[in-house]
Amino acid sequence: MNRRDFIKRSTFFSSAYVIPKSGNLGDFETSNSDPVVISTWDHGLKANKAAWEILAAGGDSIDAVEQGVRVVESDPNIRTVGMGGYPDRDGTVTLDACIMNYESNCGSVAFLTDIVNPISVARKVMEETPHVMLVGQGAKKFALKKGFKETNLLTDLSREEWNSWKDSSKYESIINIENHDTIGSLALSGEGRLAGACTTSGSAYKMHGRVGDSPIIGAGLFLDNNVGAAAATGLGEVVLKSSGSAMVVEAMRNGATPQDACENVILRILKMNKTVENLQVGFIALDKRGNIGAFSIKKGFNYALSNQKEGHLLLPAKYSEKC
Ligand code: SD4
Repeated sequence: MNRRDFIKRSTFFSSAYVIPKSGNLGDFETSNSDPVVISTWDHGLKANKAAWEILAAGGDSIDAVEQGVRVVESDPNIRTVGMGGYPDRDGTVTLDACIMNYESNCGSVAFLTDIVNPISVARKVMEETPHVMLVGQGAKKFALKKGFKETNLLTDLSREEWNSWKDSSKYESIINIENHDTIGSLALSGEGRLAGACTTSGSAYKMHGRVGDSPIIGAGLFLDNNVGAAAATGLGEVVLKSSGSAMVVEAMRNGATPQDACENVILRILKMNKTVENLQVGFIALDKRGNIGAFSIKKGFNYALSNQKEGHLLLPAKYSEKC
């Protein structure tokens, strides 16, 4: 390599590779904090109550988010997550989930069938395999091997509704703002460890095989313990195209508050999409000091907050006035 090439290459690397301002790579800063957990939608309250029991007893945030969202996954009356979730257009309930801890370890499952608690399978992928993500039959085989029970997730109500949908749908997959309510949950433990979990049955009557943003690290969920955490809900295709949760965390890294970070990314999504008529996306964010934020495109998104001072609250998120 001649001198000119060397200078060109080193200039490229010095501008393209930016070491994060806070902390070195692989150096996960923690400091004592007041524990806090936030989770998306009404069902976030149920999740938070279970998560809070763990956090208040001095437990770890990864256990808190896992146990919290499991409550929602296991409830057949919650139609957008786990057991009793809306099926795809072929009548199969397929689940997506991921989990991430303060050391940036993560696990994920997608297009998983017949298992009630995909979040716990995702955690096992994180802790007991060399991989981050397992999908479909492979994920199910792994879950069964780890002792998860095979369970029919299609309730009678879901089957009846799917049957009437088939009569009118012309087999068209519709995605609208009403038929998907993922649970994303972010927690900070008293030891200053962030964790996040995200789990969903995806959009109702989606194409068989469709996977959304929720099991994708960086889209449905992302965290960096030196900065903060974020989770997404809403139309997964749009969140995927914008690497939504990673962008919220990067905005916080660059100095935005969790609220401003959520707003920045929603505004970017609005710029990327000509019409927002049928489009809902929302983010929640939590920084490493316990500050929170939430923002969505359309009115109606809410989230649950639990901490020592305020107990358990259900709060409406701010939303963009552009629609
Ligand atoms: C998906 N993002 O599969 C999920 C659905 C969802 O609130 O978030 N609903 O596209």
